[in-house]
Amino acid sequence: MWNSQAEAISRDALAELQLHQLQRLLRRLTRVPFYKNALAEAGIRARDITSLDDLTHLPFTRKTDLRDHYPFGLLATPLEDTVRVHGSSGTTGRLTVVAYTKRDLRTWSEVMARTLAAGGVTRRDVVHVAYGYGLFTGGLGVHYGVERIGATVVPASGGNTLRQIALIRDFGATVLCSTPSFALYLAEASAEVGVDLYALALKTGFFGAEPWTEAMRSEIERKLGIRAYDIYGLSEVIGPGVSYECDQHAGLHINEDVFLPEVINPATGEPLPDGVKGELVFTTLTKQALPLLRYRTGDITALNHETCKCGRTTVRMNKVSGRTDDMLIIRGVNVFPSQIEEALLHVPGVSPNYMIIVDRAKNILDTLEVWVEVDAEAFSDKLGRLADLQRAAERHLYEIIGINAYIKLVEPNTIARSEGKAKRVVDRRDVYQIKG
Ligand code: DLL
Repeated sequence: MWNSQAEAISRDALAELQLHQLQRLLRRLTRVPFYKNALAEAGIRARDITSLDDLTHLPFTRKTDLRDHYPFGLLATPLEDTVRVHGSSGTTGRLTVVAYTKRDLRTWSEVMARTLAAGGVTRRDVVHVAYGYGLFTGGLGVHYGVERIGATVVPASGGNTLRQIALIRDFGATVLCSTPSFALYLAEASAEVGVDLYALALKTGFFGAEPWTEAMRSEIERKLGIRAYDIYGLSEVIGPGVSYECDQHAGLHINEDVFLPEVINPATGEPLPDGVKGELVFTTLTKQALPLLRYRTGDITALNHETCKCGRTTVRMNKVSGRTDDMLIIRGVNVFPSQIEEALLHVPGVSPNYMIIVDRAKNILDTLEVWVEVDAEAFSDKLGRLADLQRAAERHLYEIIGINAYIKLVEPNTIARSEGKAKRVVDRRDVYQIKG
């Protein structure tokens, strides 16, 4: 265990610590006008919070609140005290911006170190990080956790699979960190170029940023000859390192001394007991730059407070089994259908009638196809114009969502109209078919 004081703390001591931190957080939040108003509206002052049960009286924070205060409106520290920003997609073109102070970055490295150590990483390991580096939190988040442990980090970032295979082989990587679908893609590409992954030094992998099933875990373990651990997180809360699997592979331990979890009924907001699935909600207990109160993640899971065989006392969450909203995760990138719609609306000649088809070729590589109707005039025009339109739409979509899509232009009135709410998305992958 990286930090047994935090990971195996007694439940009583943990509750005491969490209450103390929650009271401090509420005092800090009054510096943020948004929270000052929300707390005043709810009629709550920091001194009214005398037990953790009082948490349920506090207001929720939603992704739209971050978007509405773009970019820095929810910061609780002056910009000069923040040393890093990251971002992820919001429901429309706008980024969800998150920020960190020096201490926030230390907290992040600490929780990532716990995550990696739970899968056996030590300073003797060589860790190949194939999560994207950049605004996405995956690359840099994992990176600093590796350095904190003192292992050797290879900041490969995403893309260029053949080069990645060569680096893993030449540098003797023992640990792979990537999305689960990239791991399978890597296995396939290695086979094609005749690299035997079993002959390499790889022994462990940490996979997350998108949902994956137990079936995918078995496939990754078999094809790469490694043990595969699930890691979970979201930018708003910190990035990767919010929760992690231990050797038991029996749920993900939440770093509860810094992230206070709840599972609620998404329709009523009522808290749900252990074992009942609902929406996961986090309160960040110690974050300085962007503290969040009862943040609604949109992820569906259930909690389990039973003590784990590994000796950690922290609560576990089941593998994420769905979303409460329509967010798609395509090749590790969060995409909202509303972003696709917005992109299409800016291409003259295409209509707002569209259908999004997400698939997973060979169970590995996500594909995104968008069928969209063009207006009659464009369709009757020369073929060359259609090809131009298709390219323009693909380019525009790439600029907004950051991944390549195939756009298929269809004649007016070919996409089925629904009587109720339009069904715009067909997701053929089985990523959320998780038992329990
Ligand atoms: O995906 C952070 C991360 C990076 C986690 C690397 C793990 C590894 P966002 O881009 O903000 O942050 O996306 C967060 O991705 O709300 C979930 O819906 C989904 N997600 C992340 N990890 C998992 C996982 C990063 N292990 C959103 N299983 C979250 C299922 C996951 N879904």
